[in-house]
Amino acid sequence: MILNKKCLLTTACLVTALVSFGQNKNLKLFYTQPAAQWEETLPLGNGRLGMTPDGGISKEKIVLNDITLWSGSPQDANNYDAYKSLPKIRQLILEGKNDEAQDLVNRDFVCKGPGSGGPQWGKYQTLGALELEFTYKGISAAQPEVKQYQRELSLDQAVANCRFNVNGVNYKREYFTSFDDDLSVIRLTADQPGQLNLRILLNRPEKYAVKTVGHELQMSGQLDNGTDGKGMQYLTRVSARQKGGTLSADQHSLLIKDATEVVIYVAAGTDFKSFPFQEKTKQVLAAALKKPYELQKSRHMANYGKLFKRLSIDLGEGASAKLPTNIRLDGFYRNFEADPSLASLFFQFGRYLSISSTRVGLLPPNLQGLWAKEINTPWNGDYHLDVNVQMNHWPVEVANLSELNLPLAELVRGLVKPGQKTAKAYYNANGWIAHVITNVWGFTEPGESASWGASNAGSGWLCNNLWEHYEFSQDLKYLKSIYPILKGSAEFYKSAQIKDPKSGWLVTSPSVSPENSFYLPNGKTASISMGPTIDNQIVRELFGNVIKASTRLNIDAAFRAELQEALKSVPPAGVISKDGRIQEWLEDYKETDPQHRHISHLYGLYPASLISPFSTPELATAAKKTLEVRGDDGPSWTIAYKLLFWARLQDGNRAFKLLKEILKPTLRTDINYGAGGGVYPNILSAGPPFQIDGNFGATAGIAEMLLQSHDGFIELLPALPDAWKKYGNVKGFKARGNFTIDMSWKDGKITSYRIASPMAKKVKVKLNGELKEVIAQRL
Ligand code: FUC
Repeated sequence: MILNKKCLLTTACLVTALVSFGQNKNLKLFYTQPAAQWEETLPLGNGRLGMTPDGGISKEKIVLNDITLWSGSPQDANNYDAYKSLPKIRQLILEGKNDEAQDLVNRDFVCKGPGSGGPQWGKYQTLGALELEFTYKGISAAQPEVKQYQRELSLDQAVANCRFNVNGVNYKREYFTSFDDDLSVIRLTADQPGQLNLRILLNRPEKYAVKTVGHELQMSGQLDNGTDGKGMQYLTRVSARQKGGTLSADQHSLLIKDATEVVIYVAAGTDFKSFPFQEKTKQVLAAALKKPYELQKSRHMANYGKLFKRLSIDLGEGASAKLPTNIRLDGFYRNFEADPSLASLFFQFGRYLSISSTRVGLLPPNLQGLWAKEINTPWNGDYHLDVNVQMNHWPVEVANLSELNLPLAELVRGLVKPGQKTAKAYYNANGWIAHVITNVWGFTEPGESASWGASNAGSGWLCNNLWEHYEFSQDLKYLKSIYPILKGSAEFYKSAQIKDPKSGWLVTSPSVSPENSFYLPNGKTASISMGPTIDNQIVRELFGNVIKASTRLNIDAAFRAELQEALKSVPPAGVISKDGRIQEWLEDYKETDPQHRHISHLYGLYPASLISPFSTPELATAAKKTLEVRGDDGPSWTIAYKLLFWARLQDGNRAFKLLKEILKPTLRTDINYGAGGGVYPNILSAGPPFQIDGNFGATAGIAEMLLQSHDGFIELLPALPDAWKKYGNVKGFKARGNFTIDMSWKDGKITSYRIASPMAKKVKVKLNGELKEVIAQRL
């Protein structure tokens, strides 16, 4: 299909009479019970501080978080002799003795020490818990009789609440992590005077001391750094202001008696990057105590709304929208027609989580965003570079939260220096590399086991995220600032590649295809190989992006020429196996787990744009076959990734099927590597356990069903499922080239749309089966 022939140039303004956009209506999670387990609590966050109230009647537990609270410390776990084993490892791989090569990698080519299993490893940990112990006048039972219980989280206000009636008194609690003063706020009210009686406590599973100073409750401690024990320090301060009754303090708690209204303020901080946390928390608390509650709340909502309200989505609303969220989840798989707005709620929840779990100038969301309830957070709650942290950022550009990509760019910037040491130590190579895992302490070495730790893809994959921010924003200043990072990564791959004598291609060696393994002809298994497909795709994409960047910045012509030359020998975006799939490795090995959760060899389909039904139809067909064999289940992030793949393959109904899969309710919390992902009642995604990438991946996937812009043109409704055909409209999506898109559709056809950009410029757009060139309206 040569669509260019169909191109039309429409000079007129594109705005047609837009049908009225459905506002972000009914954007609430809603329940009729307190949370019985943490996975039912409501996540609140202001990009630094998090809290998850459970809405308990007699005892409320509110898990607290600070995104900067990490154990461990910077370490140099490079094996500086590793490069000496490189020729031997490479030789063994070339001889087809990958199992022997793997033994050698395990001996000489992993990090020194226990890596992510050791105490020096940076582990993201909970800050602790705020506990509120209530008594109700005239009620002696520990379980008072409760009527009309409701618990809600409003996504457009970033405020949670619960309400209930005990003994004829109506109680209300309201919670938010303020985007005004940087602290958490909880307001308790009773509709009859003097009915609030409670004790306020703080605790943590370990490394904490609690005391009161006047009417302020404090919890402080120091985490283990893995060397002399003097790791990161933290401090939490709690103050309360009440109307009616009294506030007093004993040694370890605050006591409220006979109040009618109480506002509790929780300030917290750590000494991460020498932040003056003691002084800052004091100031923030003092400022909040002086401010009327309503002012704090309205400023919080206004600041949050600046980001959240950039985009609205309406996919229709059914009768089920009024039901509690857990009941909606129970019904969705079979009766999705009754509840189209669950998908838009889930989409907006992903945006809500992005805004809540990161902020410019701080850290990117980790494996749990910023919500961790324990000391031993699953997988250390760190940053995994073989899909997870990248997936955390996939929705932010298209969903109009572009600046929330910047904390990741800064984390990556911090990996360059340590990554240069690692590149030299292991590959005697130029540039920088990061392998599979990192944390706030800048770890770039391979992981502690060859089977997963030796992937070369981490740093190149991160560069994709950095590049996408430029593609969407067109911010040349930003491009200039990240160019050395991209260039350094390309330098690594360029200098570490070897020539495969069979094909003549330049490939990485040793590496792995993330976490999968294969059978050798001798029946043995191995993970270590040369030139796994993902590495080839990453190198192809990265070299291309560095070439584009240097051209746009008009710098580095010589390096550009080198990359152009090298690209001639980089393997193609995909090789099709005997059975018609995209080959996962350079050799057509049989994988040990055909339904493995990682599907890294489709990196070229998403997030890269090397494979598409438009530009490489044969590879797209092979990608479909790959996905059929992999199946639709797995941990939630896998399901989300498959949703994205099917969206890119423009099969809306199959993508929607994956959306139904990920919205399957579960309460499982065991560590899962196989089938069984879904969402918890609070719609946080379940691997299980809770891992936030599934939320972000699914949010990106829903966007990808409605809008794509990776193939040189903007496509409206590229993968619209039957379930959303009838009607829909969205406002404020973003496309590459810094375009802002609004559109409405009916019966599967676009009825009106608007493409805007900061400057009037030409853009190709495909809609209703037609590709045309139009001029974007000025924003
Ligand atoms: C990767 C995945 C696991 C899990 C972990 C946090 O290693 O293979 O499923 O998501 O990251």
